[in-house]
Amino acid sequence: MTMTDPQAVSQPVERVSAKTRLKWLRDMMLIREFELRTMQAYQEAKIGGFCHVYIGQEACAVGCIAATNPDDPVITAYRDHGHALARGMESRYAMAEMFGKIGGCAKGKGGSMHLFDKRTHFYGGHAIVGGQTPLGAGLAFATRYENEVLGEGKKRVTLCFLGDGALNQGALHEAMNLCTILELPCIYVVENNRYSMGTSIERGTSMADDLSTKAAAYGMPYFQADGMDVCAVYNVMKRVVDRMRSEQRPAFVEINTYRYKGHSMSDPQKYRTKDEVSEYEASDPIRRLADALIAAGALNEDGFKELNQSVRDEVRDAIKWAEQSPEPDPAADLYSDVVTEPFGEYGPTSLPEMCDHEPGDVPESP
Ligand SMILES: Cc1ncc(C[n+]2csc(CCOP(=O)(O)OP(=O)(O)O)c2C)c(N)n1
Ligand SMILES: [Mg+2]
Repeated sequence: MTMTDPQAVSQPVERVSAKTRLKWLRDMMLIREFELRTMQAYQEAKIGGFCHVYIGQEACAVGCIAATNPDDPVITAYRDHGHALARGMESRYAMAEMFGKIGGCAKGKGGSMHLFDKRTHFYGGHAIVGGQTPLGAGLAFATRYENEVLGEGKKRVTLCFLGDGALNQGALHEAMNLCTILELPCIYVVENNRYSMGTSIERGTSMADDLSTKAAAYGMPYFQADGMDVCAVYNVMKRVVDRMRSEQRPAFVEINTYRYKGHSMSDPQKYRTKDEVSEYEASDPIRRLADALIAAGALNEDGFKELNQSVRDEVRDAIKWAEQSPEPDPAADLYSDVVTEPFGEYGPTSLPEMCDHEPGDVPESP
């Protein structure tokens, strides 16, 4: 038995105003431009560490997040720039974070894989594959507790994004089990871009051609959306979000998408053909929405160029902000914001002392 909900998936297209769709177009264009400039800055060695761009997948974050309320928690994996921007993080704080600068959203301590913005209820950015999935359950537990026990009077849902590679992590299965048992309003959104690093989903995942089986194992309703079409993503997600908000229980969504660039900044991409990439690029979500808006008379080529210019200007400013932002001062910042609660004798004040040893020395155990 699958828990697919054909009714929810086959509903007629939601009528979304042209103004809203223009906003989605700009949001996707901003992410695309941001990622292109990120790749450039990485090649110029202005960004260090691991870095994974979201080009091709923009419709997923934009369509899903558009279906939430601003205070619904959102959490994701390391390919997180698009989600942070779609959630409303200012591009300059995201860029400066990747530059490792004080002006970044986590004062330069998180980097590309750990963007975080409590203000917009964006809870990261997590580098361990599947690591965010129990945290998603925890966020959903917290919102339910706040509503029902602390009397907040507001039902919220958590969006927990994951890649197809995370489907095989034990943590996800423990988290999904808990969500069902405890009735936690967590929506697991699998961005199925068909690869985890260089391993195709068919090679690494059981029942790859029917992921509804994963949801069925935990009694969750399953939904699917075309991730190359932001309106299709929104239409499915709006119904899922509204329903889970009211029912306060978990759901599982598969979004079929594709990444145009390599897994990370160093990837020879021997596991796929150039034709395969071109095939997906031909159904590009940005061009698709722009064409639909042009056909509807809500946009013309000049308007499209203006949008393009405005996102270029914004990202250029973000780069400038990141370049001009100071480096963190190790003396002042190394131990700040790392441990926030003192926990006794070995709390944060004693940490510098405990760590003050020559490389190779083994510090005395406390
Ligand atoms: C627990 C763990 N194992 C392995 C890795 C190395 N690793 C980083 S990304 C990745 C692939 C994950 O693919 P997927 O979940 O499909 O996400 P995508 O890169 O496609 O967005 C792997 C295996 C890791 N970060 N964490
Ligand atoms: Mg993947």
